[in-house]
Amino acid sequence: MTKPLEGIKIIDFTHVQAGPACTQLLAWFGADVIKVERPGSGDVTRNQLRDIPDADALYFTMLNSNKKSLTLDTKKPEGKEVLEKLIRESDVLVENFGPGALDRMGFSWERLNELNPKMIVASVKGFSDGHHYDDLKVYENVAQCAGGAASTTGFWDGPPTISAAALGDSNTGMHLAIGILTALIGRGKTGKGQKVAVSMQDSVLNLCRVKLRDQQRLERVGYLEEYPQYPHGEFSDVVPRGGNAGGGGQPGWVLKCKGWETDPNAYIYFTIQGHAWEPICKALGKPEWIDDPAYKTAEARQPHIFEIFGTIEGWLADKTKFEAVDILRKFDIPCAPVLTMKELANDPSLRASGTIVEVQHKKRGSYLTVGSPIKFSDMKPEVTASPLLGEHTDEVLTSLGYSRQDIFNLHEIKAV
Ligand code: CAO
Repeated sequence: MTKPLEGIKIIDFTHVQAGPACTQLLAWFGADVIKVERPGSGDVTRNQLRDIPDADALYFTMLNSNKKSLTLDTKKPEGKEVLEKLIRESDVLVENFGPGALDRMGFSWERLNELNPKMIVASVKGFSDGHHYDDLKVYENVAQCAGGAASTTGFWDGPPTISAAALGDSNTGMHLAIGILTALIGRGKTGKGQKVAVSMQDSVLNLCRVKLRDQQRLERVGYLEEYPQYPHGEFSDVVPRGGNAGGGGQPGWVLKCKGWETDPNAYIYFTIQGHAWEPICKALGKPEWIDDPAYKTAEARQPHIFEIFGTIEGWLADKTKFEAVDILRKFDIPCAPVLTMKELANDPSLRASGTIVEVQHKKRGSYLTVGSPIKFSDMKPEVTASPLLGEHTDEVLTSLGYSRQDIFNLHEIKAV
């Protein structure tokens, strides 16, 4: 099956998570992704949090599938020469080095554009160009703090909290992938490459859009009626942390189910969708609530919403999270069990859809990873193992026209 991005050649000058997540996605969809790594060490994640001695860590294997690995010391003149050849025949270069690293290497945007005016140069940085923090190096949690996620996540009586979801890293990589595909379509019209830049702060903020909505509502009316602080608590002049409250017009909360005393994940998320009040009452065996003026409307319920959640928890006390959802789904109530990584890893539906996939790796044996969350009617992205360090060095050099002797020499001087 021909994949849509087949024929698109990408120099993957990325490391850690934000950049690799982007290029992995493009590789799944058919792009020829050549990961350029420092000889001897490679991407730092190959060694981070290893669970098997001498085998690439899962951190690396789960973010670099379907790629080739070329080792290249791009600070040596011979390494620079190889990179220049590769640039001349590639469609995209993706990088997420610290600020200024590519310029210091001698590959500024101007130079890259001169070498290949059709090439798209895509970058992830912590902060956008010109921002007063644009000299900072940034990791995931730094971005979550800078992008507004931390100040709005967690409980009001606790500190700002980091999400386990990679809002700063993988999310930024997904934004960059959209930017690259857009620039590729643009190039089809103009014939010209361009620079695509995404900052981690901006990408986090983009996902915190509704919190900026709330800031403006708060400034106008002084309260936020869907937050647990309403109507009894206090609001300051900034959006507070709302615990597990529903973010939109639907109140919701994480509720205890049977076994919560010993199982930290025996919970469901329960949403009280306004127009579903009648089915909720029926599901809970509380028909008297349907027309009771204290319960009938969302406005009437809000002042005692936690008393309502408490009653629902009473109903949940003899039901597991799975039993509860099986009952509630029949009443069309938006809800879900709080699933653990173990449950997700073994979920037959996720295995069948290709969202959780088992991959064979030369050194590790088999491991699980998250496959493409994007599904297509004409293509099923297949996940193949991440490359060993330098696995494709000779293959790539040969394709660039280097002779066996040239390749030997490059190895001898440790340029590759
Ligand atoms: N050959 C020779 N040198 C190489 C090389 C290669 N193949 N690949 C990288 N290098 C060099 C770079 O040129 C750079 O050298 P100088 O600093 O001397 O110019 C050096 O390696 C280090 O690069 P770095 O600044 O990117 O690495 P770091 O470990 O110090 O910082 C990180 C890591 C992630 C904080 C930083 O890259 C960064 O802020 N990136 C942008 C934001 C980002 O993507 N963060 C997400 C990371 S995922 O959590």
